[in-house]
Amino acid sequence: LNMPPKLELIAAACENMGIGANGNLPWRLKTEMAFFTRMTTDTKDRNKRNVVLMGRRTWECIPGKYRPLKNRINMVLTSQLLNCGDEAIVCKSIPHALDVISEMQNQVERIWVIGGSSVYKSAMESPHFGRLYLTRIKKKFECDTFFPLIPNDFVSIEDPAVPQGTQEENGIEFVYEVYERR
Ligand code: FOL
Repeated sequence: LNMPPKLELIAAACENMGIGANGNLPWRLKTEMAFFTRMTTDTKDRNKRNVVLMGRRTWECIPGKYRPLKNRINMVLTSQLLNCGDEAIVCKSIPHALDVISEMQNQVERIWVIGGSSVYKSAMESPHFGRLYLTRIKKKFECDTFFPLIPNDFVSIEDPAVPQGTQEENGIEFVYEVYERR
């Protein structure tokens, strides 16, 4: 066994910090979703994979044809008995998920926390927090789930893997931001 990598969060939120509506994403932004897929899938080491760690409702919001998220190790957090078959590894908490990952000796490159609200909040409060990749969508959408408050010791940083400046798709502007704890 070995030390698990730090938790990296990835999310897209609109002006009112909404991330979801009626069990779905409130928008359809093809290039933004392609950014999610690239960031969560790509590894430096061809022999390693990334984990996508998510809550049960986020697992259910992924369309059947994309689930489990391909070329990534899917892990689902739930306190209930949930059977994802061989599609995902079920864990009861972030510490439990980190224990399971440490036993996959050196097979995991990055751990991507992909939501929802309560999982993002726990991950930002965790001593294992590493980074937040947050896409800010410059428009208001009606939402019923929201990204948690970003702690005031988070600072914006640059990552060469992340496009800089304002992006635009279907007349909707958005910016990719990256944060670390100061
Ligand atoms: N982070 C960012 N930046 N954008 C998001 O849309 C996002 N979404 C979630 C978590 N973090 C995010 C959770 N919701 C899929 C669907 C919903 C979802 C996450 C992923 C999904 O089906 N992804 C496929 C590609 C689908 C497509 O191309 O339309 C995948 O393989 O990644």
